[in-house]
Amino acid sequence: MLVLHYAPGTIASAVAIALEELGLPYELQQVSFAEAEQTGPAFHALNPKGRVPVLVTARGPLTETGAILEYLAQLAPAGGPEGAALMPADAYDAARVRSVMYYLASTVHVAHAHMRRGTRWATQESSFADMAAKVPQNMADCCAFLEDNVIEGPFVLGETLTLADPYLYVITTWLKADEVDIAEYPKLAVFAAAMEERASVATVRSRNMLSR
Ligand SMILES: N[C@@H](CCC(=O)N[C@@H](CS)C(=O)NCC(=O)O)C(=O)O
Repeated sequence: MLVLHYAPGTIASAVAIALEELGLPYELQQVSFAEAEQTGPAFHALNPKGRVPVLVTARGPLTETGAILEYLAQLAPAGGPEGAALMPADAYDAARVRSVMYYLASTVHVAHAHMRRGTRWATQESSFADMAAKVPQNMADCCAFLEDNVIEGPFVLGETLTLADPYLYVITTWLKADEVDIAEYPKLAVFAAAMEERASVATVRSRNMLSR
């Protein structure tokens, strides 16, 4: 049985949405950030990086959201009960999905983390407020890029759901805390609304795994 180690409101919820979409059986294991469980030896045995998500498989733990999502898509190449395969068979479209996921991982998630995780990049107390102050602008720039260049609508690649969608959706749930008004990005707002209509998102939200 797959076991998803997660904390509420984190990018681990993208993995839960994909598991639901694909109809794959899994169990949840909550990691308490309040108790700094992700910094302890038990969790580090699963992920020495001290981050969620971790997906524990029969062959061992997997980390990094994009890699886990691709693994799930390969486990269910024909898609889930609603038929969405989540990773296109076409090489160009598959690369587009990866391109979005890499951007979300390397740029958008990192921009967001500067709000509360400044200790990763600086040591002086005075630096943290300055980094946090820049988050709304950086996240707004990311939203504008996604709006103008990426989202076909309603989903990232158009009518068909892909791995990029749960990944991007969870990030949209962080925008309010990042002081970005999603209403200023009509395609992004339509995208988030379309995701919220999905049973997968409703299920994950009912478990208090999503912000907003
Ligand atoms: N690149 C990693 C980033 C994972 C990550 O930063 N997760 C955050 C939650 S969204 C975390 O576990 N933070 C714990 C900490 O910083 O102590 C991935 O996509 O899996």
